Amino acid sequence: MSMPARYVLEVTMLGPSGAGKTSLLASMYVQYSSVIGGTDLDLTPVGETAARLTDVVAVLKSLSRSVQVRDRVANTSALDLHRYEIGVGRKNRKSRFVLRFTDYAGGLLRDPNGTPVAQGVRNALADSPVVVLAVDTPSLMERDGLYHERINAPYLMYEQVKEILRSDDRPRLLLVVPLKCEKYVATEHGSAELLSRVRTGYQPLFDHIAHADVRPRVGCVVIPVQTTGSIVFSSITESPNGELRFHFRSRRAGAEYRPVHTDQPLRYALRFVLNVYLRERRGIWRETLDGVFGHDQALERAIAQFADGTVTGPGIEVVQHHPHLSSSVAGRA
Ligand SMILES: Nc1nc2c(ncn2[C@@H]2O[C@H](COP(=O)(O)OP(=O)(O)O)[C@@H](O)[C@H]2O)c(=O)[nH]1
Ligand SMILES: [Mg+2]
Repeated sequence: MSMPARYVLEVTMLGPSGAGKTSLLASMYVQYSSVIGGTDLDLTPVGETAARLTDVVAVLKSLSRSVQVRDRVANTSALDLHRYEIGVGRKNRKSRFVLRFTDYAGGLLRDPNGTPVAQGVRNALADSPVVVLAVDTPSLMERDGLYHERINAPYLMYEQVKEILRSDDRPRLLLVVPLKCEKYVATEHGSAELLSRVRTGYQPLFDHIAHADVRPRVGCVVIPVQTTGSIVFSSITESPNGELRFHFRSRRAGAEYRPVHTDQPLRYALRFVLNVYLRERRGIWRETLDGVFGHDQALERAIAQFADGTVTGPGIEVVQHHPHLSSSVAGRA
C-alpha cells in the first residue's frame, strides 16, 4: 500500500547515527498498543516498515538480556536515507494518513555538494512540521561531555535547524529527545542534571529558537526516552586507534525490556500538528494538513484524546512554549 503524497505527514529525525533513532521508532511502535488505552486511534506500519521495526525490537530485547553490551555496532549505512512509514487512523478502519519518519545519519548533512539523497533529506526537513533531534546521552553526560561535540555534532544540528527556520515562517515543533538515558533519569536530580546539560550542550540552538523573530513560531520540548528501560550505561573505552566503544549493562540480572515514555514524542507531535490544523486556517501547512486530517472529526477527537496523554516532569520539559502545545478542544467536542 502506498499513500498519495497529500496524505503524508513528514517527521524528520536529526541526530548522530547510533543515537538510537530507529530503536525509538521500534519501541514506540511495539509499545503503542499498550499505551493508547481506550482511545479510538490506531497505528499501522506501512509496507516493509513492520518487518524492519520488528527486527529492531528483537535486537533491543536481546540487549536487555545480555550482561555486557557493546554499542555502536558497525555503522555501514551512514549515508543511507532511512524511511519508516506508519499509518494513522481510527480503530478498525483504513489508515487516514501516513506519518513518514525520515531517519538519517549525520553523515548526510556533512555532504556539502547535495547528493540526491542529501537533497531528499533537505526536502523532507522543509516539509516537516515536527523535527526530532535525537541526542546520544552518554556522549553528552559522561566525562563532562568530552565526546559530545564529536558524536552529537551540536553545531551541525544547529545549522540544520537554522536553515529550515530561515526558509519559511511556518510554525514548527522541535522535540529534543535524549536516548540511551536510563542511567541519568533514574532520579529526579539526575533528570534535572540531564536537562541542564542538554541546555548547555545545544545552547546556540536554544538561543536561536528563542530569538524574537523565531520564538513566536517554534515550540520546543525535551523528552528523554528510555527505549529499553533495562540497560544502563557503564563505561567508555577508546582503542589506540581512537575507536570509541560505549558499554552498557543490564540494570540487574534478568531485567526486562521495559521502555519508558516512547509514546511521548508522538503525543506532543500529534497535538501540535492537530492544533495547527484546527487553528490556523491559512498558511503554508494548510494544504498538507487538509489532506492529512481531511475534516474527519472523529479522527480529530481520537488524536486529541491521545494527545491529552502528554506528561511533563521529571526530565520532560517544555523549554519553549507555543500556543499549539496546549490542549486541543477537539477532544472534548
Ligand atoms: N544501551 C542501549 N542501546 C541502545 C538503545 N537503543 C538502541 N540501542 C543500540 O544502539 C545502536 C544504535 O541504535 P539505532 O536505533 O540503530 O540508532 P540510529 O542510527 O540513531 O537509528 C544499536 O546497536 C541499538 O541496539 C538503548 O536504549 N540502550
Ligand atoms: Mg537508524
